[in-house]
Amino acid sequence: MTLETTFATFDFTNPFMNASGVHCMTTDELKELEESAAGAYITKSATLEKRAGNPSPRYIDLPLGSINSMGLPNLGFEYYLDYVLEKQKSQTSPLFFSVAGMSPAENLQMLTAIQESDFTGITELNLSCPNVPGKPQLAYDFGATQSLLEEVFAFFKKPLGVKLPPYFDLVHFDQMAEILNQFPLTYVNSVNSIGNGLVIDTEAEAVVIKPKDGFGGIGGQYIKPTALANVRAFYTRLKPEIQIIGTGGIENGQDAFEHLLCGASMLQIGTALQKEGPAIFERITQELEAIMTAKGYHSIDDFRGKLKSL
Ligand code: RRO
Repeated sequence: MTLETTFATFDFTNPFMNASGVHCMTTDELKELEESAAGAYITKSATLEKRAGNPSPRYIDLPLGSINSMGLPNLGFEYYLDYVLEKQKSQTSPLFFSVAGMSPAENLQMLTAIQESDFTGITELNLSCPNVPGKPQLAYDFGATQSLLEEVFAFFKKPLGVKLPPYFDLVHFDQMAEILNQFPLTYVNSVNSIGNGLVIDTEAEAVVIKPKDGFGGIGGQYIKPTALANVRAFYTRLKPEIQIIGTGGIENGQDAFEHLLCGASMLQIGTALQKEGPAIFERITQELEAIMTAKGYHSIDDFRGKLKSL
């Protein structure tokens, strides 16, 4: 029995990692992920300059998930670049470095710096932050996404993935897949939170988070069916060189198994990691192994992507 996962040109002991944004803003938090049973981990999406983010309360746990409008709080691009460059000296498995520029130009500037640096890991370009007032989720603008990727791949030669928002229409899956298939992407990560949900405290007759009059990204169990649909839709539409990271509603071994069945290669955990802390990685690897044992599978490749139709 092994959970070993080949991703890009790298081997990981298991497919689990944090979703960017959760438990990864500071080097102390990143260290806890490094010491956990996670197969890999990723840094908080960086902007060029340090940002405080939106006013609190800006994250609330809910019975079936979470709502957040963090607003991209982060310690700035240099902080995370310094961290990954130092870490990679002593670490054999590669690091994931997330960037989320406030504009296409800022994305290009950070990716240029990564290209010119000694960074040997994997870069994730976040095209789907729902929470910066006045800034749309870039990957809902198909033309802007195409143009940005053209500019990026004119110079960027290191492993690169994109973090996408959820889509809800089969035509949108077709259109986005057609764009993504034009580029030498390493992976697609589906999905970011479902943007701009609204959660209400009935007794107080009020919203539960302060930014944007209570509108925020929804995560956790609420979004698993949407996440699975996005993983499956891209797995069945993208060229095989583009792998999938499945994110959305993973909190136990069964959720992980379902994402893998849809075709995911790596699995990211956001809300459930926020609730349970890094110990979740030990529990969930054991739960996935138990399911595989019961089904007689020896490795993830025995069932990855093999979801049956009726
Ligand atoms: O920081 C955030 O508000 C945030 C980001 Br950048 C993101 O990509 N997804 C999310 O749910 N929150």
